[in-house]
Amino acid sequence: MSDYSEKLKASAEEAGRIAADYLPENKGLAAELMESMAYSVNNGGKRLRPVLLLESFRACGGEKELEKMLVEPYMAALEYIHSYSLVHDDLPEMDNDMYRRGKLTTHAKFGHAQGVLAGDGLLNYAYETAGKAFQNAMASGNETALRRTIGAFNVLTNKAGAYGMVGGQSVDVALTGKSIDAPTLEYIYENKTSALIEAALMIGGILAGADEERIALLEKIGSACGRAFQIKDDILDETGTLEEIGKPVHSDLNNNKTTYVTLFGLEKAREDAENLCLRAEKMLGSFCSSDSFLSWLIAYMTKRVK
Ligand code: GRG
Repeated sequence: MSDYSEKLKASAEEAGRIAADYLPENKGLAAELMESMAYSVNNGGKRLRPVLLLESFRACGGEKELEKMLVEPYMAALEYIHSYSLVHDDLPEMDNDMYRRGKLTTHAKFGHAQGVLAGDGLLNYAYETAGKAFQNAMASGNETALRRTIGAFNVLTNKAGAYGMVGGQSVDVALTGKSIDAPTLEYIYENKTSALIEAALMIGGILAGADEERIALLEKIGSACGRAFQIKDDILDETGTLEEIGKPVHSDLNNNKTTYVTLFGLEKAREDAENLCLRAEKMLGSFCSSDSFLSWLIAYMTKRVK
């Protein structure tokens, strides 16, 4: 398989630029809020979700002229939702982490209240940004583009909310310190982690005009990939160092959390992550070359080292 590391670097930088460009201007009485939102977005994430969204759009044959009109606002919106979730997850009321990506977390830098508000601001601004795709489609008079945007918006709101990421996080928080069985852990991972990865792939497909069968397949690929990604996160929490992963290690242990590693042990965790990755690659292979950037990206995400 080709090595797409350089392409990922360039794509992630471009996705970071897009996310930065759509941010609100840092001025006015609420300038500190804007600054804390920008700090949360512009501090070096891997940008995997917006890159996945764009590559799914391309793999599904999306038209080039729709990239700026529809795809870019959704890339920014998804990265804002991801960023807000990390900001809130780091708060003292949740994981109480002071470092992320090797830098102070948002609440550690701006104070707890401003940390809550930076997350709130980003969540709401994500939907304002996705709304720009509606405005662009309306202004162009392209009804197909408008229909696709509505479908994408439904997926974004659903996967980010109570039936997706927030639901998963809520069960995770409620059961912290309690013993969790395998199906419950599966529910948490499916929603807390996979939901946004599913959203990335599905929104890319919907904006490209893919049919329902393809969208359902993209959801399954996102589910397998997301679960492998989360198991890898558990492994890194156990075996990594602060320098390697940019955040404190043993956070799960210190927060008394059941993880895939505590439930099944390191060896099985590694084996299951690998199998989920293979399953995702196989499903993707039904419509996408095994030597494509998207296939490489899915494999990279599930074998990540940070
Ligand atoms: C607070 C509603 C709410 C949700 C939080 C995302 C999340 C749910 C919690 C963060 C903790 C965690 C382990 C989440 C699992 C997903 C994950 C590994 C997120 C980190 O994603 P990366 O590695 O982050 O893509 P970067 O830093 O690259 O942007």
